[in-house]
Amino acid sequence: MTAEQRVTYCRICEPLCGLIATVEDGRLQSLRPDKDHPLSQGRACPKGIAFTDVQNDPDRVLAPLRRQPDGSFAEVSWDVALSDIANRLQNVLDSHGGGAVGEYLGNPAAFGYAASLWSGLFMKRIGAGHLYSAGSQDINSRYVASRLLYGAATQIPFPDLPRTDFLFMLGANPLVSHGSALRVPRVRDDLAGIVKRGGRVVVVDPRRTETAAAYEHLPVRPDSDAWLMLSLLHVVFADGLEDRAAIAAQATGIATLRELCAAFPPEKTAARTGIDAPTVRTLARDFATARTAVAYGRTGACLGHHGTLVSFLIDALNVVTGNLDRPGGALMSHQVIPVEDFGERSGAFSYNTKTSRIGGFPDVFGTFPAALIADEITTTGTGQLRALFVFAGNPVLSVPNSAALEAALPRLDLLVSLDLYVNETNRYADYILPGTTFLERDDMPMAFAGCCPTVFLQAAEPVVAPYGQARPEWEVFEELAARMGLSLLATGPLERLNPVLHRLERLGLKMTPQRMMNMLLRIGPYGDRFGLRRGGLNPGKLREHPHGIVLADHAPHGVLADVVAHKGGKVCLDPAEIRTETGRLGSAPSTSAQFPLSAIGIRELRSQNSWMHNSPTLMKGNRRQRARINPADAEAAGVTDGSVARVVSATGAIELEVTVTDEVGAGTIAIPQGWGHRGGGWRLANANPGVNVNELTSSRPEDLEALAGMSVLNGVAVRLEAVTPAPTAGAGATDLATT
Ligand SMILES: Nc1nc2c(c(=O)[nH]1)N[C@H]1C(S)=C(S)[C@@H](COP(=O)(O)OP(=O)(O)OC[C@H]3O[C@@H](n4cnc5c(=O)[nH]c(N)nc54)[C@H](O)[C@@H]3O)O[C@H]1N2
Ligand SMILES: Nc1nc2c(c(=O)[nH]1)N[C@H]1C(S)=C(S)[C@@H](COP(=O)(O)OP(=O)(O)OC[C@H]3O[C@@H](n4cnc5c(=O)[nH]c(N)nc54)[C@H](O)[C@@H]3O)O[C@H]1N2
Ligand code: SF4
Ligand SMILES: [Mo]
Repeated sequence: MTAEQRVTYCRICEPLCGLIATVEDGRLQSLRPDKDHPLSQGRACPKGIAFTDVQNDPDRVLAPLRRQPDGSFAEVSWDVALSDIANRLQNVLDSHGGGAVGEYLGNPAAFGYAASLWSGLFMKRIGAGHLYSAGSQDINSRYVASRLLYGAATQIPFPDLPRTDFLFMLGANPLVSHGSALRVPRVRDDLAGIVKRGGRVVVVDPRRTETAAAYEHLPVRPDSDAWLMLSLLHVVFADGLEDRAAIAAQATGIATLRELCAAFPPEKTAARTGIDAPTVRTLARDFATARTAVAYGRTGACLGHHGTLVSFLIDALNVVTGNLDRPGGALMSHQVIPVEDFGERSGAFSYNTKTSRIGGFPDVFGTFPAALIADEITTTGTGQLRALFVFAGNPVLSVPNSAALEAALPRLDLLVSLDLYVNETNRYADYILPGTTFLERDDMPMAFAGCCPTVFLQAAEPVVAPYGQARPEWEVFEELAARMGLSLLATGPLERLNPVLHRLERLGLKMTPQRMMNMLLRIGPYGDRFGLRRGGLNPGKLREHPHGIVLADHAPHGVLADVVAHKGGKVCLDPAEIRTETGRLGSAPSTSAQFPLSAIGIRELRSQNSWMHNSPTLMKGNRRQRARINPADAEAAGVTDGSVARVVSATGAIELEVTVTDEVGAGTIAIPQGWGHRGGGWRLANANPGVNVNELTSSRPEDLEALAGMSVLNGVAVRLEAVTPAPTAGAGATDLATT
């Protein structure tokens, strides 16, 4: 059979770059960048191309696996697996109610609409009391900031890169991450374009990252961005540089914000941030007087002790300088398929509508901090977590205090995982159900697709049928519901649609995730309204344009009043939560004499969180997980370049090789996350295990960020110790040394 070329797009990370798949006899031969993709234009990164290794991985789980009494896994039929899971889940529900059941949604879940929707409906239907996601280790603080500012949590403003004159970037490394909460497949060109036009890119980061090295780097102490942002705002107000007209038109609460900032002149925050006052003053003036400017933050801004406050202040700076909802500033996210709109209106994107059993944290979209999972499993009483679904996640590596989570998982009555691999988490599962790769399912983008300077939509058909017995994950939830005699439609956000849905069902049109998305597409702002709007989008039109359709060259601006849900359509600059949180900013550093250094993470070009270390292509070249440490700190600890050192926190300790470099300032240690493989089914990953940085991070409720329950993964107080003599057997470092 001759090879066929199929158009698709990558769903590993947020740019969603166009790809062309070569398929022969139902098997993927290779992937290459799609030259005809309007946004990525022939660009893709090493991970996207290497996805062929994942698709064809001999270590992939391709049949349902059931745990045996000796802890090993044996293949079982789907029918046996689903019936037993349904039974056991029903038992838990009968004895303990929905409050004992939960789900953890991992990051890849956000890249497929069908299963996110259907698992959500399923959990809602059974009244699951324990919903968690990768969001509490990633972006929930950003959502909560948006909820406070705009009354709409999913409204995430993003920088208008093609038109801005000044990009002020906090805690993001897009030359490696390729952009997050920002969809720009050619981000390298977009950043270069700013400078070429005579503009500036300023990168605030404790590490001289790839992005920082290419532009103006402002080194900052970890976890001090709140102080920096308050000082920048302080100077804008003190110098009378605020845009009064914009503020009056767009916002309420300016007096309170001004008052909050008054206490933070740059002279007072310099010791905390490590940035001297004149630099802050100049920066504030340059930003405020630039023709257009935009502040943008990502995980480095979200994962400290004050992540929600930092995200809030980033947007506040945009508002106060007249750069929100303006070309060249921050644009409000837009939707082609109005999933978020629908969710906002139905209340699905809730905040603080209930509190966690442990720690009393507010919910974010119905989810609680994943850091609490271990305690929720081990703490007895009503609502104790007994049955957990893990969908496309590896929380043992990604959630703080892994040792506690790993110890707690075997105590569950039922642990079910939907995944591509046996990983560090689901090795404790009762069942591992083989999920589909993104090449095996149809998709339309949701989450973050609207954070794109261009209005664009591409839908993808499956390019290969699921390998082996892999099944689209949404069908698992549909099947479980059927076996438990439940209707998924009678619930939650869909309730209002019930009459329509039931009528359709009587006509033999069963509601599927795809039908639902198509319906939303057609009634959405660019839809054909089922024929009422000529030239509008419908599924047929998307199929005619497999590379995607540019719907507008520039994302809309001047839409604030329409998208802000607060009364009067104005941005709220003085929420009580933010006043309280600012009051919590002590002036003492989060480090101590015992733990004098501050640890931050590193995201690597050829990793994707924890799950692409089994790709031979990406693992080429004797890759090593190495911490970066400043020469002064290395000397003080007696640690030399290339040696193995021990990093100790109040929670745990790891041993790994260090690179001594001035890439990080004194007092900062940077450690790549996503490593620490052991005992899962991914053989190459296990052979190059590295160590798990989340052995160091804390899951204690008092150590989580207060407003969103975010895990604090940056600015972790640690100390460095030399390891002498050679590392002892059994430690991760020994494994590293043999790779
Ligand atoms: N210390 C520290 N920890 C961190 C971070 C940090 O900066 N520092 N970053 C955090 C961030 S930003 C994130 S997003 C989280 C990620 O946290 P997680 O989502 O828990 O972890 P991943 O490593 O992304 O694992 C994803 C799992 O999904 C599986 N998978 C991949 N594609 C599919 C699919 O299509 N279907 C199914 N069913 N499964 C699939 C993979 O095999 C893998 O097992 O980690 C967080 N953890
Ligand atoms: N190659 C690759 N790409 C990825 C991923 C991957 O694992 N590998 N993961 C994907 C995922 S899940 C996500 S969420 C995105 C994230 O996308 P980004 O947030 O752009 O990625 P990071 O590299 O984590 O950038 C965070 C930066 O914050 C800095 N930082 C740490 N602490 C602080 C601090 O206290 N203050 C400030 N100002 N900066 C700080 C770090 O040094 C780092 O450079 O990337 C995605 N893309
Ligand atoms: S940047 Fe992300 S979306 Fe683009 S090819 Fe790489 S992994 Fe895929
Ligand atoms: Mo993430």
